[in-house]
Amino acid sequence: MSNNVNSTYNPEDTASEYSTGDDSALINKEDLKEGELNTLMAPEHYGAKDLRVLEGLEAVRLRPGMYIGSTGPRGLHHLVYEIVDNSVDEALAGYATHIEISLLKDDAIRVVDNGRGIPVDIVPGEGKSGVEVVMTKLHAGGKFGGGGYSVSGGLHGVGISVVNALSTRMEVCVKRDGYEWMQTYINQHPVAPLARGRHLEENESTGTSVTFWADPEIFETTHYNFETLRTRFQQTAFLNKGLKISLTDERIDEEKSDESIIIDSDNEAAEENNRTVVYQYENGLKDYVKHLVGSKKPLHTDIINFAAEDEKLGISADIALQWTSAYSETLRTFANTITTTEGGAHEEGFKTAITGLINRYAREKNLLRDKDDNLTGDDIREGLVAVLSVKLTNPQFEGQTKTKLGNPEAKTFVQRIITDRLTDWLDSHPSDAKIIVDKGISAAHARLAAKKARETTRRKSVFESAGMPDKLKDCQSNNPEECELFIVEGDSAGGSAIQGRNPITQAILPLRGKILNTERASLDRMMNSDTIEALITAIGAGYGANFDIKKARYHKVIIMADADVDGAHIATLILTLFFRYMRDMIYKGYVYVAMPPLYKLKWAKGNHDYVYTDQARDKALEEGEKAGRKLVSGEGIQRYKGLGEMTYEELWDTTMDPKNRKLKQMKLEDAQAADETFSMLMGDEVLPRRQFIQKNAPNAKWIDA
Ligand code: 0RA
Repeated sequence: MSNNVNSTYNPEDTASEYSTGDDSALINKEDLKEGELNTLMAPEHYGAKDLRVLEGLEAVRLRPGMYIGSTGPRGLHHLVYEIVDNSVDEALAGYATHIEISLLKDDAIRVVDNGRGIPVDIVPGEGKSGVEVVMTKLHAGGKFGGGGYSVSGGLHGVGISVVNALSTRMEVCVKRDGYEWMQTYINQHPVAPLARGRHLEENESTGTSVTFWADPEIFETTHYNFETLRTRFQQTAFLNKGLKISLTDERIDEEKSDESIIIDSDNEAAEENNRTVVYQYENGLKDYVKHLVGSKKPLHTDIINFAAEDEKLGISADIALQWTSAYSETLRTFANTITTTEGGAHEEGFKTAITGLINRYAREKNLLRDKDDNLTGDDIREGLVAVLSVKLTNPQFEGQTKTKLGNPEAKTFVQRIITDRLTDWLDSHPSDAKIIVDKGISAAHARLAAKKARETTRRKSVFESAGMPDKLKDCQSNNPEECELFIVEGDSAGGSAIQGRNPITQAILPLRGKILNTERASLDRMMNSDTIEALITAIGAGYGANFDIKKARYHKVIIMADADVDGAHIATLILTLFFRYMRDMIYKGYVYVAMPPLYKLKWAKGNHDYVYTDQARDKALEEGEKAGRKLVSGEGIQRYKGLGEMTYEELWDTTMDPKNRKLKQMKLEDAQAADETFSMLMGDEVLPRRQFIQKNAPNAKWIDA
């Protein structure tokens, strides 16, 4: 901090608030920038009060999982969401219009918004600035903002202090009350009181900038995945109409930096560049539905969209939907912009309303006769793409993963809105309405025909063996809990996998690598392909509404594909298939992606090493060198271009042996992202597809995190 900076602190109030003392052990003085040390050492800044507050943060460090879920990549990314959610709250409150997120060198993250700024004056009873309270007190985040809807009050609302607790350094800069204010934290401790800096310019906006360095001693990795953040913030932009969110990756090498042209755009096409993306959707959920529809064929031109609010109840709902000719249903629901993957009251209200009103309409118009059964909800929602976003002052999150909305008023509210508004829409669009009802009727016919077919096959299978596909090399065990199905791309890798496997528990299903490139068809059409039929038969639990997880023959299904474009295509296809037709496999955590090594390091003496990333290669080489080891001359570092290059022993050792292999369990978000990527790959837009291919050509980063 420079000398001409005025502190908000009256030294009398704060004597003994900041300092080192015993506590100084927590601050590594080498981490201090020039000028910081002086203030830190000042004896008047020390106190028991400070320590008491920081005990709260110490609790977070002892059990990070309780606050952010995990210390893996997911937990790491949570830190970013935590800060951004606070900025989104400023947008929801009607102040911030722009949020900029940057991934800086050294794995730091900076989040800048143009909201009101965190309060800088002294909080009564705390004797500290608002900034310092927010940074050091658990749950202080939006708590003194008051009123309205908020994101940070929900699932992720642990507060910025949790990010401070899990960082080695944090820098806050606030523009508010006519000045710029800043404060730095090292290992949770402020190095000085909040300092007042320069005057703001005449028209300079207020706002907050937060930069943090996640603690590598807490997190398994401090490397952020651009794609993970990109998907998340695109969704945030869809859900907050008009809000502009930009994400920049500044971690790139110097020589590459001139590639990163910034493309700024407020529509969906072409805004994406390798390193900066900007999202802003003037039509909010309508744009989201358009994005989810992707290459599916809409059955009607308009995306239906309505919003309503009941201020007395403290609830609002925004809904967009469109029917397509697809056979699957895409429904995304949110409460206070938090994704509700387990559904809940708002989703029930939505489904109940649609089922009721479409049946009623169909009977009124004689599209369904008296003798016909009602259409089921699944019949009616076949091909439907919908996004439902509710906001409540007091959201109750329930369920195993706290992603199920509990508030009963959300059901009645959503049900009423849909019933009223969609009935009006059907009445004013009679020909579209007929098409929608007809789609439901043909879904019902297909359902009844499939049921009949199943009954016939079931009778047959009493006499015949359960016909497994020819290509499947099944395992001997009949206990699904220990059985694993490897879905292997390419015949040569398939051959090695069959030779290398443990035949008791491991089954192999080889797939042709080129499915997607050759037939750019919708997944629904591909359901008729032999390959996909073989996979569904092998798993043995049916699909769609008839999927029965209890019948699954394997409790691990492992996608084993090359780290290149074809491999990425295959993995995307298979994950999308599970997402749309066997979603319980994902919920149960039965679906995995194998992570084959990238390199084999052949040492002249001793065992060779397999490494899975470039960083790990460098580290292993460094350690080997330190230990005086030498690589065999010539081909000491072997790079695997594909699974097919491995001998069956190598494949077993590195990718199949449960003792050594690395598997990545697929979560619902991964499958959801695959579904979107799949739609994009099948879509008509060339640019995003080319970008996907470029991005995935050198490696399989997209699978990570
Ligand atoms: C506490 C109170 C108020 C705003 C904030 C915190 C706030 C926090 C963050 C975090 C990132 N950006 C932020 N912007 C604001 C309300 C301020 C007021 O009433 O003026």
